[in-house]
Amino acid sequence: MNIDALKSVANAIVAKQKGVLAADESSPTIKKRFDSIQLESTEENRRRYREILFTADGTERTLGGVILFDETLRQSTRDGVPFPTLLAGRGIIPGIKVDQGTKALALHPGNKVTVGLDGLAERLAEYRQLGAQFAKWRAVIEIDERDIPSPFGIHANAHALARYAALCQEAGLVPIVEPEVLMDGAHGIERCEAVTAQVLQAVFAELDAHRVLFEGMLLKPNMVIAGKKCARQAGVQEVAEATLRCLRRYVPAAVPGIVFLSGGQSEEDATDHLNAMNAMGAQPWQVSFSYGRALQAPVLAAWKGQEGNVAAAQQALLKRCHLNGLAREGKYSRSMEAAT
Ligand code: 5MM
Repeated sequence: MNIDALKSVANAIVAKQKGVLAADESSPTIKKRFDSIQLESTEENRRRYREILFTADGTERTLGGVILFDETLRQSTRDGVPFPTLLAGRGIIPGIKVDQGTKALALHPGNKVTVGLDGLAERLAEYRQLGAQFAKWRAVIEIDERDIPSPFGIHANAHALARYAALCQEAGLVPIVEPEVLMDGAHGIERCEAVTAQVLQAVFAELDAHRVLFEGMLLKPNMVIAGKKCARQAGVQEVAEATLRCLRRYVPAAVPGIVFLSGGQSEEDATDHLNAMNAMGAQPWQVSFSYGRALQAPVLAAWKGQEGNVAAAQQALLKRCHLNGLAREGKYSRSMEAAT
């Protein structure tokens, strides 16, 4: 394991003002996104869309990395430049989603476990050859009124995340460890904080047991936030304080960066929450973003699958990247939404 190389990639992804664009939608997810703009999810349309994302001028100022899906890692621009080569040439580190989605956890109703460990070592070696320098694995934890998640459901996901992270480091790829506590449901922010705490505690215990080097990984957690159907939605400052309190208790200071997922928040909320956390002063780790929907929703809405809308779509991405870059330093305010 080349420790210096892992540290250097992890730190570069969360360098000043920088974060990650999560563009690793699997085939069913990208189909859902394209359905929203009445566009068929063909291989060529997916390629066209990713080319729009990856060639948007100026985004290299705030994107340290982009997460790709297997198909995308093997695709190229219209002019034949492989996407990983294009991104690396722009100073944006290419990464790859390596989990293979979730399955119901046997004998634990309501709990899911992420699969994809079989053959992972071989896939990582190939992804590295194709240009990936980091990898991502997402565990999905649902909160329900009943006893969900169960302690074993949390343990099973933490164990799989740690096995994946160890394999990544052995293969020379920086693992982005993503335990996502979903914001679906009617639970309050307090329940989200309690479950997120249990999950992070379990994840770092397993990472440690698997000898994962904390300095050579990144964490991609949910923010601590009320469920979408909860009657009381917490304010921006409350979310920022609860999230940092929870992370400071359970995430070792040796981890170089936290790159939050957006999880279904509006793009403005995701930026505002990130900003509020950074405005609270220096933390043990960089506090950054790895947003999918909160970066891409306005891009899809502007593009609508039409060639004539490409410039507007790229402008929409640049705007979100720019505002999140400011939020990385606590310099964003909602009034900038209209101004930019
Ligand atoms: C971009 O979507 C990623 C892949 O999701 P599927 O496996 O469901 O296709 C996803 O892991 C994403 O990286 C995270 O959920 C963060 O995205 P959001 O939209 O929550 O910021």
